Formats: sequence, C-alpha cells, structure tokens
Amino acid sequence: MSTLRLTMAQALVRYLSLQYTEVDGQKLPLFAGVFAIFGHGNVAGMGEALYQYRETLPTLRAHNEQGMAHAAIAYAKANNRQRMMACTTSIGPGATNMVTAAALAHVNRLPVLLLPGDIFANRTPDPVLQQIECFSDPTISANDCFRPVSRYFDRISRPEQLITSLPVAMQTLVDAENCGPVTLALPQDVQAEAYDYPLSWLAERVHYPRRPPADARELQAAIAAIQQAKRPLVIAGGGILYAQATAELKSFVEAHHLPVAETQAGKGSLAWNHPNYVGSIGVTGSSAANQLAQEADLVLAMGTRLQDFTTASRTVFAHPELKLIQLNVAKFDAIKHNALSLIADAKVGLQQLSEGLSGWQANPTWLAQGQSAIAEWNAYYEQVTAAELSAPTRTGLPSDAQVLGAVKRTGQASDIVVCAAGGLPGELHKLWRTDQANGYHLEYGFSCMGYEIAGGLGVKMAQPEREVIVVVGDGSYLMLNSELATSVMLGCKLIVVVLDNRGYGCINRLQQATGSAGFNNLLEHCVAVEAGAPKIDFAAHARALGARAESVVGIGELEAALGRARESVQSYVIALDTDPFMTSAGGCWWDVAVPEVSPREQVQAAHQQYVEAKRKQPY
Ligand SMILES: Cc1ncc(C[n+]2csc(CCOP(=O)(O)OP(=O)(O)O)c2C)c(N)n1
Ligand SMILES: [Mg+2]
Repeated sequence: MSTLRLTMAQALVRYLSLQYTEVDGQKLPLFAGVFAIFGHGNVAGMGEALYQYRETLPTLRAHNEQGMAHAAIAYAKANNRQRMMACTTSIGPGATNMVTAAALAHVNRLPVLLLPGDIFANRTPDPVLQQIECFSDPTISANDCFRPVSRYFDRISRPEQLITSLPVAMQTLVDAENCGPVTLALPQDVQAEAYDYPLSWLAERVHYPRRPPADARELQAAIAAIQQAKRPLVIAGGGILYAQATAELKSFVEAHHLPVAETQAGKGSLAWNHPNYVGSIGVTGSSAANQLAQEADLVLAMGTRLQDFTTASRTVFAHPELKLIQLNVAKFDAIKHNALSLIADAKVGLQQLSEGLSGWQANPTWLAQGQSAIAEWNAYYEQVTAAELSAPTRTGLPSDAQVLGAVKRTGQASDIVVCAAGGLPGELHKLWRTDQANGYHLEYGFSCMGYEIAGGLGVKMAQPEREVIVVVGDGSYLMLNSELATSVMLGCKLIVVVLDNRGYGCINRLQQATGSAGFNNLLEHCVAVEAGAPKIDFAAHARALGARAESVVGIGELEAALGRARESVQSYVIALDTDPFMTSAGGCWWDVAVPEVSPREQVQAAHQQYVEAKRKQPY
C-alpha cells in the first residue's frame, strides 16, 4: 500500500483541501478556507500544516474565536450549506470562546468544522497552561463543552484515528438531514506526530448533495389531505432556500393557488411582491399571514423547525381540526406537532406534490382573501417606514422601521441585509421587502447578540458581488464588533448601520410587558454616576478599527450617508440615535412565563393575562 508520512495536522489539512463540492455544475473546494487564531495548542502543529497548504486552503486570521466562527457559519448559510469553512483555535479560552458559535450552528443546522487544540494526549506535561483539570476524570478537557452542541464530536488521540473519523465528519457536514457543527478536538502532541497515511485515503472527493424523494405512501396521504382542504396555507422555512427550491415553490403555489407565509429563516423564498405572498408568520409576522393561519384548515409547512416564534408558541393556528403536513428532509422536524410527515428534499418533494396534485387548485377566494389582507399590510408598511411619520415617535427620533425604510429606499434588489438579535429582527421579519433569494440573512435560531458584524463578514465572503448591509443595535454592536477590523483587513466591505436606542430596548419592552419595572436594560436605568448614561461614539469606535464611519441625525441624513457608504470600497459604519418604539400592528402572542406571585400589581395583572393567553395553547 502506498503511503505518505505526514503529521496528523498535515494529514488533516491535506484531506480538507481534497474535498470538493459541485455548485451550479462547477467543481469547487468544499472548504473556502480556515479561520485561525493561534496559541500554544495549535500554532506548532496546525499552524505549520496550514502554512504548507496555504495556496489551496487559505488561512485567515481573525480577532475573536466566537466572531470568526460566526463568520464561518454565515459563510455556509449564505452558500445554502453547499460550501463551508473550518476554524482552528488554541486550547482553553480560545476553544471555549467558540462554544457559543457551535451552539448557534447546531440550532440553525449549519455546517462548520471546528478544530480546537486540546491538552496533551500523553499527559506528560500536565497540567499544561490553560488545562481545566477535572478532579475525577483526566479524559475531560475544556473541549468537552462542545459535545452537546456538536452534531459530531471526536478527540483525535492517535494520528491514525483521522482515517476513520474524517469521512464521518465530512458526511455530517454535507448531509442535509444531519448537517451541523463538527468538532474535532486536536491534542497538541498528536497534531505533531507522524503516521504513514494511505495515499488512497488522501484522494480527491466530490460531495454531491443528496436529494431524497418522498415515500410513496406518505406522498399519497399528503396529496389526499391537500385535495380535501378548503383553506390551505403554505409556510416556507429555511429548508426551501437550503434545498434551492425557490423556483419549485413558485411554480407549485402558482399552479395550485396557494398563499405562502414565511418564517425568519425562510424569508425571501418568494419575492415580497409575488401575488401568492402573504408575508411573515408568527410572533413577528404580518397581520395578513397571521389572519390566514387562524383560519387555515390545512398547513403545509416546508423546511421549518416550527419554533415558537413561528407558531406563536402553538397559538397561531386556530382551526379545531387543523391538518398539518410537514415536508422536511429531517425526520426530527417532520414529525413535530403531530404532523403528517412528508420526509423528502424540498425541491424533489415539491415536484412530486405538484405532479400528484396536477389539475387541482385551491378555492380562488381563499388566495384573494390573502391578497386583500397583504394589500392592507403593504399600506401599513408605507406609513411606518416613511421618512416623515404622520404621528412622530415619542422622542422625535427615527424608529427602527423608518431606518429600514431608508435602507430599502436607497438600496438595490441584490442587497443582503444581515441581523440577529434585539428589536430589529422582529421589524425586519414584518417589514423587510426581500426581492431576491438569500437577500435576507437573519440568524434567528440562536438570535445571538454579536453575530451581526461577524456574520456580515462571512456573508460578504460568500457573496462578494452583493452589497451586504448589517443592521445592528447598540447592545449587539458593543457585545462583539472585533470582526469589523477583520473586514477592513480582508477587504470585505460591509455597510453597518448602528441603531443606538441606548440600551437593550427589546428586553426593556418585554420586561414591562410582563409587568416588571424598567430595570437593568436601558443605560438610563443603570447609571451609578451623576454624569448620567455614557454617550457612546460608535462612529469614532468604528474609525479606530479602520472602518470609515459617520454619525447622522434623522432619516434624511441617513439616506445621504447610505449613498456615501455604497460608494465606499472600505467597510462603512453609520451610527444614529433611534427611538425605542416598535411597530404595533401584526405579530401575535409569545409565551414568556410571568411570575405567579409578586408584590407588584402590574405583575399580578400581567400574570392574569398570561393565564388567559395560555388557554389558547392546545396543551
Ligand atoms: C449573546 C446574547 N446575550 C443576551 C441575549 C438576550 N437579548 C436579546 S436582545 C437583547 C438586547 C439587544 O440590544 P440591542 O442590540 O441594543 O437591540 P435593541 O433591543 O435595543 O433593539 C438581549 C440582551 C441574546 N440574544 N444574545
Ligand atoms: Mg439598543
């Protein structure tokens, strides 16, 4: 058997550089690169290997391990999971900094290869710098934190283990059903150890996406249920985008006259002005989609996890005999909510459904009802996103909705908007008009503050020809902004709009909606000094990181600044003060547990309302 003597790290990097994928008929490397922050746990082994293969598998230095992993995850999402990245860290804090990102990828079903360095397998120098030292179990290291948030976890404690572990790791990353973060913990001594790896194992491999069709019996049951429906509603989730089934969705709903509502991850599956589009569904949904959901007798959910924001904590559907069909490639999701499962790839499943339903159409008055409801919603959009409001906000400062209106008016159909946490995701879900698939990039599975800028970087790396506009609250900006410097360093231009409402606005609203006093959320509620709350100069901060930046006042100035930002070749940050007010229309209830006893009357009243609202939940 022909072999090649390599260190474990060299074999790993060489193997990664030999993995390919096919995108639109073009063969491309599966891994676009490796984000790396070195320390003693990876600089000698992984660092040396990455240097050798830097032409085929580029190494990119970042500033924060969580941030770089967010960027890698966003890269995979913006590529509909067809291409991905790896991230390597040192042991200890470098590794644990990445755990939050692993959880984010786990929730969102996104592929990322995490390669944290690990303590010595031979244990000779124990305890090594940054070793946590578990008293009862010497096999535990900081990297065991990754186990529950990895779809596949392994510790490579002998170099030959790569030979069996890496194929499973690759299969996990590229498989639509199991897809998620893979963690390979790499003890630093083993990274540097040599082994004679078989050349046959180090061969080029192309990973083609599998598209499993539906089971015949499940398909027949779904078709029969749809044919009997009087008021069927489609919910498009992220699976439609990942399966690249937007064209199939469009022809399916056109052929059968079906209204389409969208989840956060599925938004943009259908263009906002398509005649079958009724807007977003759930807690942050449009009034149109939510009205239809209340009346629907059949819901065809496609590629969605049906999380609580989508189902309004299981209250968005009201029909007593609702039939729920779940078209999903993942069995785990397809059986949720007691659904009639249709386990298949979305693209193939939609084609099979369309064939089976040939000639069948839903009652046209149902779609017409949706169309008049969305027309009303569109009129509301014009009011709340206008540069001038008929009734100004309480503070006179622009609302988040007005800022989104300005970004949209000055934008292009190909723009990609990026966001993750705070009040903005709700306003975006309700109000953003997505023209093109993948133009709406929301991380709303983990809704992780600090994803925004780092995520924007990954999106720009995936789609360099499209303008990437990150909209971010002051809280999220302060939590993690260091990849702004990376975006400048790598020449990956972002437009970042910072909406400064001086605190955790959405949590402050939630706190008061549950009867509590405004406490520990807005800066004004937290000041311990006479000088009052600090005024943070976000533009100066961004300039210090190397970006171009300016502060503006009001929507007119914002629109002018957005014009300058589009002209810029460098990342450009625009900061403006905004009002903590949010749009009131649309949306629906969300289950947030309210204290059963409290000395505060407002909490008692909120608990009463909570008990009432919970009655609508089926169980
Ligand atoms: C890492 C992380 N910590 C805490 C939260 C809980 N959380 C959600 S939104 C939010 C406040 C966000 O503040 P900001 O970015 O200013 O947006 P705003 O609410 O003011 O719109 C908090 C604390 C979270 N989602 N992520
Ligand atoms: Mg804020």
